[in-house]
Amino acid sequence: MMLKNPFDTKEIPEQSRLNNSDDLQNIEVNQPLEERKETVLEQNSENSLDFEPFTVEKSKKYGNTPQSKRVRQSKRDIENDLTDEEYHERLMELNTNAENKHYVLFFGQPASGKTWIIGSLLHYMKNYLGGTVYLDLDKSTDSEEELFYQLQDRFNGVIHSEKITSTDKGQYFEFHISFKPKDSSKPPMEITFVDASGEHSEQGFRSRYNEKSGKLPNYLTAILESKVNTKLAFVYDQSLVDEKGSIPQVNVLNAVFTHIQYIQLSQKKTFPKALLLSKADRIYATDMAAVERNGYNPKHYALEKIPSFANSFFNESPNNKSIFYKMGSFSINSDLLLEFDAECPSKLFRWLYMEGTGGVSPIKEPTCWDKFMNWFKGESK
Ligand SMILES: Nc1nc2c(ncn2[C@@H]2O[C@H](COP(=O)(O)OP(=O)(O)OP(=O)(O)O)[C@@H](O)[C@H]2O)c(=O)[nH]1
Ligand SMILES: [Mg+2]
Repeated sequence: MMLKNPFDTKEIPEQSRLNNSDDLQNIEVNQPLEERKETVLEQNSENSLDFEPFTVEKSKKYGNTPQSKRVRQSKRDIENDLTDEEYHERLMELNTNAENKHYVLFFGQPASGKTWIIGSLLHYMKNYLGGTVYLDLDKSTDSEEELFYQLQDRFNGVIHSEKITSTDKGQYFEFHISFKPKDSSKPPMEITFVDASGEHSEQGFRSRYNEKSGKLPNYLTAILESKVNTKLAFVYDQSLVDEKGSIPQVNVLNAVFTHIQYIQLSQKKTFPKALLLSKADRIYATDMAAVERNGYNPKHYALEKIPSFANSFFNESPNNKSIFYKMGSFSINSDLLLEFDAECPSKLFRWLYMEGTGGVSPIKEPTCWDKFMNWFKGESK
C-alpha cells in the first residue's frame, strides 16, 4: 500500500550561487510569490526491507541500533542532567556523521520570542522556500511532532489552534528538518532547530540561591562540545521589562555568551552567531525614536540598548550578525499573528544555509538586471 507523506513540497525557480554577505540586515531576498505547484511525496513502505517487528529487548542486543528502529520517545526528558555515561553516549551519537548535521541553538530569557522565531522559520521553509522540506519523524519525539503541527496551525491561522505556551523546562525540543533545494546543484541540508526553555538560558547566570545555576544545562553543552555544525541565535526582546527579583535580560545573554567563549577557547572553534532583536513590530511601534537615532542599524541600536552584551558580541568578530526580527503584524488583543511577513525569516534562513554551505544561497538571487527592472517598475528591491 502506498502511504501518503503529510509533508508537501513546493517548487521554486532555478537558484543561484552567491558570495557570503556581511550583514544579516542587508541581505535582500527575491522571494517568488507566484502560486507554486504542489506535489505530494509518496513513501513506498513495500520497498522497505525493515519490516521485522522491533522490540525493546532486541534493541539492547545491538550496540548501534539504527535510528529508524529505535523505540520512539515521547519527549526529551531533562528533569535531571545527563549522567557522565549518558553525556558520553550523546556526544558519540552527535559526532556520528557530524559534518552533515547543522544545529541552531536559541538563547534568551523566557518570553523573549524564541519558540515563535523557530515557528516563523518553519512556516517560511514549508510555505515560501520551495524545494522539499519536512520534519524527520524518525528523529523526532511525540512532543516535537505535536509542537511542529501546533506551530504550523498557529502560523496558518487555523481557528481554535492551540496556543503556544512557554517552553516546558522539564524537556527541550529538537526540530530535525530535512531541506532539499529544488535546484539539485545546491546541497541538501539536515538542519536541527533546538528550542530550549528560557529558564535554561537563565541557568547560565550564577545565583547564590540556585545551586544548579552558573552553568548551562549539559544537554546543551553536549551539542556545543560535539563536532556538529552549530550556529547560535541570541534573542533580545526590548519590550520585556526586567522584573524585580528576576535576572535582568542582558545578564542572561552575557552569562550565556561567557559560557560559549569558554567552550570556544577550550576547543579552538568559533560558532557563527546572530543577535535577533525580537518582536521588531513592537520596537517599530514603541521605540521608533531610538531606531531612527541609530539609523535603522540593528548593531547601533543594540550598542545603545544593551552595551555590555553588544560590545563583546560585535567585538568578537565582524562576522557576528544582527537583525530587527519581525515576522508580521500581531493583534493587540492576543498573541495572534494577523499577517505573516517572510522577509526576516528568509534572511535568517538564508544566513543559516549559507553559513552551512560555505556561501551557497538557498534561493534564486536577483540579478543586476532584475534589480534594475524592479527599480524601473518602482519596486524597492
Ligand atoms: N508582538 C509580537 N509578539 C511576539 C513576537 N514573537 C513572539 N511574541 C509573543 O511573545 C510571547 C512569548 O513568545 P515565545 O516564543 O513563547 O517566547 P520564548 O522565548 O519561547 O519563551 P520561553 O519558552 O518561556 O523561554 C508570546 O505570547 C508571543 O505571542 C513578535 O514578533 N511580535
Ligand atoms: Mg519557548
